[in-house]
Amino acid sequence: MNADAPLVLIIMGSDSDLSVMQEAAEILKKFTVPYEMRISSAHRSPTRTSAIASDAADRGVKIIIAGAGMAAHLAGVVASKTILPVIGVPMPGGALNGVDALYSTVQMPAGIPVATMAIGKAGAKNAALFAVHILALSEPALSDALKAYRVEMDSMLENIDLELQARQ
Ligand code: RP5
Repeated sequence: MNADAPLVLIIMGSDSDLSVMQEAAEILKKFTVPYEMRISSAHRSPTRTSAIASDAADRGVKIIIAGAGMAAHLAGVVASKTILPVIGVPMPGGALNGVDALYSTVQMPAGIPVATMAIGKAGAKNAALFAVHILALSEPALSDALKAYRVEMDSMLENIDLELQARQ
């Protein structure tokens, strides 16, 4: 997978974010979208973070997913260094359990947008799906795959419903 040039860059502020952000990677794997994962913090490694964001477009990356917790400035800082679309994922945990990261990520001042997803694993999954939706604008095979994914979700839920009815 990672042998191909990455179309999506997943960046996170700490290795403590990895178990959540792995959900995004799994979705990209499912849709066979090449990606790479990096750990770099807006606060602890600002110079490296800035370089990763600045170089991404030249390396062929189309979309960046940034996950961070607590005073989560990563998505905003990354967005300030690139014109690629940036999708932010607030991490759960900390004293405020992700609400701090949600506000830090979503409340961007006008001019530098970050598309913010839900806190935690649902947000990480949706960030990757959103990236696939963007790529599907110019890739019909991905568009078909997204339609098939929705049919798959519908069938799964229908089967669960049928099992529930059979137990009543
Ligand atoms: C943020 O601080 C990271 O994204 C992480 O969610 C949070 C805590 O980091 P660790 O102290 O666990 O490394 O920068």
